[in-house]
Amino acid sequence: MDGTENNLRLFPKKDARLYMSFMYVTFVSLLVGGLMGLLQTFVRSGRFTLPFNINYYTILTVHGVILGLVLTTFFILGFQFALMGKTVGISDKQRNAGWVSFWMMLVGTIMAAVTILVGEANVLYTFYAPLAAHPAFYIGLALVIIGSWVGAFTNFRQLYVWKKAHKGEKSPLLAFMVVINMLMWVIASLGVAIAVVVQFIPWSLGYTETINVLVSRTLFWYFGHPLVYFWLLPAYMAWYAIIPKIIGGKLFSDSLARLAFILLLMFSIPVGFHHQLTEPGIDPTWKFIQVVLTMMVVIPSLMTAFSIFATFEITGRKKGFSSLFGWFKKLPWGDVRFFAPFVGMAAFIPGGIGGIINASHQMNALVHNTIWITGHFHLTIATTVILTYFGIAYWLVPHLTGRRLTKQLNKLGIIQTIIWTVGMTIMSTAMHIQGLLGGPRRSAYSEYAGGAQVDTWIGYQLAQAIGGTILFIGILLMTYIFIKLAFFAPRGVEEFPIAAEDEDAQKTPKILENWYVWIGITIALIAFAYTIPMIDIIKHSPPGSVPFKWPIGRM
Ligand code: HEM
Ligand SMILES: [Cu+2]
Repeated sequence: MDGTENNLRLFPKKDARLYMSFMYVTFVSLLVGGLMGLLQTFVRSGRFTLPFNINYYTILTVHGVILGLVLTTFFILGFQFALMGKTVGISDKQRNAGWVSFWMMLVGTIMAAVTILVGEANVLYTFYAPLAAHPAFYIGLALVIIGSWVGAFTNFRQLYVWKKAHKGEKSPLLAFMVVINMLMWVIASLGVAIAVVVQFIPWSLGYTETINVLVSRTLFWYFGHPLVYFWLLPAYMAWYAIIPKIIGGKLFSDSLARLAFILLLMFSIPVGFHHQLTEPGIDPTWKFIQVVLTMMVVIPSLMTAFSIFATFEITGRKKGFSSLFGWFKKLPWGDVRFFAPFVGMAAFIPGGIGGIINASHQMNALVHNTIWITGHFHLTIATTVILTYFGIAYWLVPHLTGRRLTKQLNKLGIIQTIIWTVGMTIMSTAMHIQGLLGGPRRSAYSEYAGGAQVDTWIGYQLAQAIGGTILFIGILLMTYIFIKLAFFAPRGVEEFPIAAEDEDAQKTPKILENWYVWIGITIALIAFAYTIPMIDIIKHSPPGSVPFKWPIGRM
């Protein structure tokens, strides 16, 4: 069975409606967040000031929260629900739980967004203490997290029910991957949930006078690094299990894909200190240990790169291209469902190299808190991940709405991808260079009292405004394509492309589905990496801090 029939069968309307709801929030977020990004580059160019006395940190907080936290989480939950629905099915009860998850997250998002927009939460998406926001901001965030847990446990239940009905069978690969990602998410977001509920909410309400700053930041980054893998794994799902189908091939290796995901689960969480390398109060030995654990993620990353290119080559050669690189030319470059994610993969090469630089203690000292970092994550999250999400949306949205990705929309998608690539190359390169020259991130325009070095930045800031403008045009085009696919494209059936295994593939070892083992090792690694330094941090902590509402938090 190669699953083609199932790939072409549309979801029942009531299922599709749930999955689409997540997509609407995603694309509204893209438009709103993107506009803020554009304004940021304008302000930083020095040629533009925000109207109506709007604070730079208000728009920067909107941008970071809406794009980094809201867009991603909604897209991921929607996509993963669709994957689960396709591979293991959804019951009425589970669908209702999906709606509870959606509405909790939406109410939380609206609470946080309104609080930011009225200027009561200029604390950026990392909400570092001792900057203090209005309690509604933190309560909104807590709702988003708890809502996502409802989604996670629904996904766990979906696979569990399927397993019970299919005794002895291995779980569908994509369902397995979704469960890994949600496991990682639940384990990681426990940290930020504790920070928000135990520390920030009582402190912002005035029930506690002070907050332990280092504990709150450590809990944030315990969550913050796996957060980036939470964004990335859905892209990997598409690279491993969807793209092979789009290019007319088969899955490269079911076992390798599962093993890579397990390694990502194990090595994504016990590494948060690599974001705190310049933070005093954390023992350097433990920073070193967490950096070593960070570098372990190179293994599943290279496994992924290897298996993707192997799929490309095998598929090409099966089609009869025998020269060394002939198969490469014959990949379906004109198909946006392939082209957009492919550009994303390519961007991950410089993105990954930059990541190794950031995580290395000595080099981190050079780039820490410079706009280099912003350049780095616009390559990774805002190119690799986002272009893959767009690549998914081109077939997922019409599959959900019962419409077709027409030739013309496909072409617009290709143009969209090229616009994004050009805009991001300009903006991200300029950010990287300006960062090396010492230009700070998270800063409105300033001449810094006429320092000589500051003169070297302005050209790059102008370049960022040019790149940002091109990117925003890309966002407008993407919004247009989304609206077409959701409401106006001709009716029909768009494939839900899931790749099948080769008939003669080796059997997947049972151990790969032994959840006790993998969760056990993950928890052991976290306990190893965090217990002693956490005790250290708490035992030796300086007095806590009262809330700071000025100069930026709330005003
Ligand atoms: C029109 C496209 C975009 C433009 C022009 C843009 C521009 C910018 C700029 C200039 C900054 C840094 C500002 C500063 O540090 O002072 C920034 C920060 C950021 N961007 Fe973007 N961006 C775009 C798209 C995206 C996308 C698609 C994402 C994620 C999906 C994203 C996520 C972020 C995050 C998380 C920050 C960090 C905010 C912070 O430091 O608090 N951006 N963006
Ligand atoms: Cu990290």
